Amino acid sequence: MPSSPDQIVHPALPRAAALVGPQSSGKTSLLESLLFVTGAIGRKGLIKDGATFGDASEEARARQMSTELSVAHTTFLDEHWTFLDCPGSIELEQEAINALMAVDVAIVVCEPDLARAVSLSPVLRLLDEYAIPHILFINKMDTGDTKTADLIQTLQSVSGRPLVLREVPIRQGDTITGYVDLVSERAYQYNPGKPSSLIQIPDSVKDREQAARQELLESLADFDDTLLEQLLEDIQPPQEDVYRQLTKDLADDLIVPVLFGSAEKDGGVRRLLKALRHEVPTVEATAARRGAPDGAVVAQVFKTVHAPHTGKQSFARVWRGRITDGMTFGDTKLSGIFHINGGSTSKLTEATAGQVVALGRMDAVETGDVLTPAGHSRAEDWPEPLSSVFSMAVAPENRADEVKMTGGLQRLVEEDPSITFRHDADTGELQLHGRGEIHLQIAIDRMRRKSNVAVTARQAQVPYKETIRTGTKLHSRFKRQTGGHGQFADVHIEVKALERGAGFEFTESIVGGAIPRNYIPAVEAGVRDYLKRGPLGFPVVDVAVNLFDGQFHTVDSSDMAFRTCGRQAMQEAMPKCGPVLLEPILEVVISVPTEFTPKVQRVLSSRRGQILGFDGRPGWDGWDEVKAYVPQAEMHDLIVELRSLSLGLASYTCTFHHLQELSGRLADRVIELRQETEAAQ
Ligand SMILES: Nc1nc2c(ncn2[C@@H]2O[C@H](COP(=O)(O)OP(=O)(O)OP(=O)(O)O)[C@@H](O)[C@H]2O)c(=O)[nH]1
Ligand SMILES: [Mg+2]
Repeated sequence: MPSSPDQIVHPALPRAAALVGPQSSGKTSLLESLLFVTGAIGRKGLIKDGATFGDASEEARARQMSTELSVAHTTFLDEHWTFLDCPGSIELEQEAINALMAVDVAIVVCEPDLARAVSLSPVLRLLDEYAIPHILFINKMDTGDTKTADLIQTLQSVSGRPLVLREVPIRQGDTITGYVDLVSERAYQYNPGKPSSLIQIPDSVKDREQAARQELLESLADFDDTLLEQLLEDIQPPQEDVYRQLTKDLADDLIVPVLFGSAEKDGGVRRLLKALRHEVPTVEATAARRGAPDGAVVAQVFKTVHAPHTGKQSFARVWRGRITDGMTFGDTKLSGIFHINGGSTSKLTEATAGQVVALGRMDAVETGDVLTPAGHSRAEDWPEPLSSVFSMAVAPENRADEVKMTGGLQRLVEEDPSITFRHDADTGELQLHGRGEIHLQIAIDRMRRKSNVAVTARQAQVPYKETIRTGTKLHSRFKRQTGGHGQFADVHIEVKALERGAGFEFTESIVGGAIPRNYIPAVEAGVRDYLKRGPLGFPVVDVAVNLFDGQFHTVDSSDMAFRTCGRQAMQEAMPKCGPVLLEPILEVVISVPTEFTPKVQRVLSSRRGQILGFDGRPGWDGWDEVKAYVPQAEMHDLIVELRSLSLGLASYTCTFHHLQELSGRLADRVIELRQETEAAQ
């Protein structure tokens, strides 16, 4: 096991790296290898055996995929490293986005697969948007035989920054047996389970090595005039200058160094560690890049976890200074500093600059907050939560668990800002919104484990409404004689259809005191009671009701009687007014790589969508934004279809736009279903 960071004397402050990249590219396996070759773990576990250091949670083990961030620590040549292994699933993107805000470098892990290169584009764009230094690690080089040059060319097409190959592979047949470092121009041969050994550069790679080295130097020369002059004059630049330039350009997110290897066979992993050691910016530099405020002690929370026994934990990176247990941030007192390492937690007494720790019971603190002794507040440039693209209606399996479920949901939302929940007044459902079905299923499993509450989930209902096409005048009398004094009310109303979006309007034009003024609000209340469920079974909108005449009785009339009469009048009037179903239409904006735009348009048409047009996505070369009106009833699994046609890349935002009449077979079916569910209740 790695020793506690308390006991390690660091020549340099601890640094942190995030492992990000498409699903299944081998991030958790790479973490395993990084820990193994640095001696933090004695033997390696495999994903398929559920035995890796990362992915310790039940949800991850059960699915053989990362479902949340894993934190792990190790030391390499006496320097402390924290690795944040992020889930690659596009549905769990929020977790990776937040983790990236806390690290000095991102290691983007990808596969040597030309067809999947495009799946890197969301994370690469995010890294460039926030100018986060990143290295590309092409993993699984033990599989396939794609040429490095072809790979780089394809990967370059999705990277906004120039890719700079740092090494070229030495191959024997399909197998990679070593590499040549393009800066030192030294060749190494892989030795399974051991560090690589230095060899002569084989003749077979000399030409490739020279060409690749020239490209590397040319890329660097774009950002340095001295280097450019040397190149033009055919002078070999000193090695230190090349290293210095590489380090500077990486720190400024001007270039993306590319390394390769095999996490499963530990190939290229020591090489990666060396690059990290020499080229990754310090925590001081990262704190400056992230705009950490001045002050002796500054930290930032990038993840919140509710642990069943220890309570709320705020995972934080210490940007500056020393945090000690019991200290206060404004009026929030810290209670416990924890060293999180895979699935285990131990206590610390303090945490210093560079470290990643969990801070205990900071109840008022949220993910994204910057902590200083003066207080805490959300960093201005903290990423907005991703919008929801998938919804489910949830209910506790056991009715008595209603309150427990609400508590569990609140904790879920705090842990994962891309989850929201709300009570839908129209359908009466509690709806959980997130980034996809797997995302919500993982959230529900997590809630069962942590909050001990089982919930069932089903497709959320569409909040249909209804209105009328014509109007009518109607007279209604409510009269009851039961024992003592009776009940009496009499109203004349006129019902009219209003234009779409007008809502509900109640007016009165009573003359001569036909109904005393004090009863009129009761009539309106009765009318409004009725509007909750119209003749088709849905809330009524876009209707005007005018009360224009009536009668009363000095003894038997009451608010109650007029309210009942108002409702009754509507009940009689509405079926005569040509009721019609209204379905909600959303304005949807879909972002997708241009090559998939025609397919997206076809999907929208097949879902009764009305395409409004498409245009280039601002700031996203090679992407389109397709705008359309889509019935909410067609939205439930839209994201599933969009992702399946776009290698998982399409996403959308949507907002309610208008209500639209729905008639014919589709409407009949909706009304029928409504009647069936009402009968079953
Ligand atoms: N052949 C080969 N397979 C690998 C390598 N690295 C990982 N794998 C396999 O790829 C699969 C996915 O590996 P993971 O480490 O879980 O990938 P990941 O990127 O962490 O996946 P998510 O976190 O779910 O996105 C597993 O079956 C691994 O055994 C490698 O270097 N070579
Ligand atoms: Mg993983």
